[in-house]
Amino acid sequence: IKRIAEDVRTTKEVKVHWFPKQIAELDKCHHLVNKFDPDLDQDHPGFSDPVYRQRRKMIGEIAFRYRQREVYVTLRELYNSHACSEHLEAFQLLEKHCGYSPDNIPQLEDVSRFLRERTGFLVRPVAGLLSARDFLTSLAFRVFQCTQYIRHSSSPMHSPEPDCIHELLGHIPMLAGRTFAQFSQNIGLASLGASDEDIEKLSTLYWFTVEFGLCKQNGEIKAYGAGLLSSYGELVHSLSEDPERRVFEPDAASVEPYQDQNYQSVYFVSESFLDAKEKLRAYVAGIKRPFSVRYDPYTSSVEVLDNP
Ligand code: NLE
Ligand code: FE2
Repeated sequence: IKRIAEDVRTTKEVKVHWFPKQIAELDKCHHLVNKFDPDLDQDHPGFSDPVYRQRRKMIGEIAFRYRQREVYVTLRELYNSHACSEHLEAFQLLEKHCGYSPDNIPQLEDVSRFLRERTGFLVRPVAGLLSARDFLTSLAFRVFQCTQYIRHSSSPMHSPEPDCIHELLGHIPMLAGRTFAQFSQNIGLASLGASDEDIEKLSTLYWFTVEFGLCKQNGEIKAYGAGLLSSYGELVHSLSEDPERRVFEPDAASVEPYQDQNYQSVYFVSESFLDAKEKLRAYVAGIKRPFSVRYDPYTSSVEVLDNP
């Protein structure tokens, strides 16, 4: 027995067959033996019955498309150790009240109703990636624009563009938190009528906070950025040894170069959402605009006030 074991170790040709380590990976166990396939087997009693064969094919395709929601199950497990407490809390509520589950993609309408009760945020459908100015503008009204399509199944762990996984698992739970919701709206309000240059800085700030922010909680670093919470590849990467982590300072974060194709190499860590909100307020006060704005929640409108 010992000899065989050694042989296995030293012979390069011996390859161990891949096998799944997690239930979700059963999606990859989909290879069929065609021996009895009524389309191929002339002896099959149904071979000459086209209606039967058609029906069989349809039923077969449903089985083939069935996927354990690989992304959902993997992320949900990771959240326990990697997500901030606000996200964990809201996620539980979403599973309880909003149809979040491995086998269901919730409707935006239900999600919108849930958020309205918690923070007054509404979600609305959008066809794809919006311009930074338009996207930030809607935040000013506590409106979050959500894509509907889903990432390609060949790359479940990371998508360079937003998709419904990113919106539903990353953004929605965070927008259910009061301080974070206010923080998000404040970036939006600061963007109204801002110069192109300031829009660029604000969207970079947004990038390093709402999308890829980390925060301290009980002496540990956790993820609160939606781009992390919707990508199990990057969620693990962000808290690993690999990337650089810096203290969140809006002046620095707003001009830090970023790329949107792959994992970030730098992340900013906030002390807390309150702290991030305070720092953002100070930063925004330094942006020059000949007017200031105030949001009126009763009429869902923005008042423009001339600066004295
Ligand atoms: N990388 C994120 C994901 O895989 O869900 C999407 C980021 C969108 C800005
Ligand atoms: Fe996003």
